Amino acid sequence: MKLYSHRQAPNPFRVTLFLAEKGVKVNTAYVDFMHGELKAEEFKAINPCQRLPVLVLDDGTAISESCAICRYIEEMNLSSLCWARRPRKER
Ligand SMILES: N[C@@H](CCC(=O)N[C@@H](CS)C(=O)NCC(=O)O)C(=O)O
Repeated sequence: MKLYSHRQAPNPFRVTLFLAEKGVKVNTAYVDFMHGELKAEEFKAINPCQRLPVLVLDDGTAISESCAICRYIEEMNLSSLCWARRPRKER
């Protein structure tokens, strides 16, 4: 797995915080969008939407929404739960 991220941007930071809470370590590549790296053909092949973060799985699947990435990490690491497993029961 490889996470494409940015050190200050809020959506990548959401994933960084979530990974820290889960205690999951992921190989991370920092992309400098202030200097056009999101528009590079190499990055557009990973995420045509040219946004961060992106999590690329070992099979090449790219997940490009921060909440979807967090959801995936949660589902792959159920030993420490950050989210409830089922909606709150009606009162
Ligand atoms: N809904 C997306 C939003 C992603 C997004 O807008 N990321 C920003 C950084 S916080 C970005 O890549 N901006 C680059 C740009 O606008 O050129 C998510 O939650 O991941």
